[in-house]
Amino acid sequence: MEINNDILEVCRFFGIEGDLSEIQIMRDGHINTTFVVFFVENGELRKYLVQGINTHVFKKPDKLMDNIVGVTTFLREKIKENGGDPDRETLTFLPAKDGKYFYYHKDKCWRVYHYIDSSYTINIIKKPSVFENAGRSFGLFQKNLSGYPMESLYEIIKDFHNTPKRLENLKASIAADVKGRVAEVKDEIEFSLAREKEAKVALKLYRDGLIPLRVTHNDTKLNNILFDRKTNESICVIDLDTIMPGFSLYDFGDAIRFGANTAAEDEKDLSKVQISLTLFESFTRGFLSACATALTRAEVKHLAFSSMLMTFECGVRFLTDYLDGDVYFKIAYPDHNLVRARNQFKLVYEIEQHLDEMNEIVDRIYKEAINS
Ligand code: GN1
Ligand code: MG
Repeated sequence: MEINNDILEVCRFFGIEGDLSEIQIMRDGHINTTFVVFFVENGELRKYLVQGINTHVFKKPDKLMDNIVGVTTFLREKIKENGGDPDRETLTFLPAKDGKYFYYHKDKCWRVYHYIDSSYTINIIKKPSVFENAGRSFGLFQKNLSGYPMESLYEIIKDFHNTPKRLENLKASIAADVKGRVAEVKDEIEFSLAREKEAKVALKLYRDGLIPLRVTHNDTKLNNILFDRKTNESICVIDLDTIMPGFSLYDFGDAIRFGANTAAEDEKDLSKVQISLTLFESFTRGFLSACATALTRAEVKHLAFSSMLMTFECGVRFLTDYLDGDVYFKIAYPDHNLVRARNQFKLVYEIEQHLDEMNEIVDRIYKEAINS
């Protein structure tokens, strides 16, 4: 197949020798296209991740890779200082023959990194302890990067988590109605526009000097963590494309959005979409065990709220993409983005119903964390 030849040529340009033995496609992820590629070199099996970068989303691969290589190089040192294994606990990208960390081949942009062996990703949590583990990893990720020079990071996607801006984009898509889909989603539009005030909360806290900018991951889906096959502990935070200055609320809220949903992000049966308070508590415990002392009072106070905010924002993005004709997120069937939007809005509703309980949980766990 032509794609296999392309992948092989890309690998050669990244200096990979040996005989190609297998190529598998990975299906997680709505943006990039990822392959696991196996080579046999001197009798040994070597695995690489070969990834087609979505340049419609990431328009400046050079800046993207500057951010990622800068951050992973910094993390390697931190991991070594803490006695960890940098080859397993962060990603290692390969430079191509021209010294760059990306390579254009037939108009497609590629990058290659080492596959971390004996690891797996999770999409739906069965055991709360797994989510506590994930919380600790994202908390530690933020903590480890607290000394990283934030000003050196390029803003890869402008206004990525600017929720009011996301609502403005939705309004523009409603006005344009390029696919004639507006009439069909009146309820979802009404739901979105009714939450304009909430959408502004995080930015207002920042403008009022109550929450700081930090180096954040910005896409803290559970499946962006690798778990170790032997120990079942989380080992490595992956998908580093959206590392940018942001608010800790983004990383906390987005992780809850995905991981504490009792159903998949695209479950159609909305009665299955609930917020699991048990999972919320587990993640909160893990996250705060790693970074409670570094957070401001206003950050802690808005952690539960951030789950609603990030879920709402994601729903607005799915809805906008549906109206635009599915030009941003990969879809598997025609109304996939609408299904996702409805799912997210159901979760927003559920979080709103349980916000008081969620705030109490944060309060309790926070007190435990700072007193321990
Ligand atoms: C995308 O790449 P992936 O699937 O981890 C998206 C996130 C959304 C998420 C929704 C760069 O993440 O912002 O929250 O889908 N990434 C980008 O599942 O837009
Ligand atoms: Mg991902």
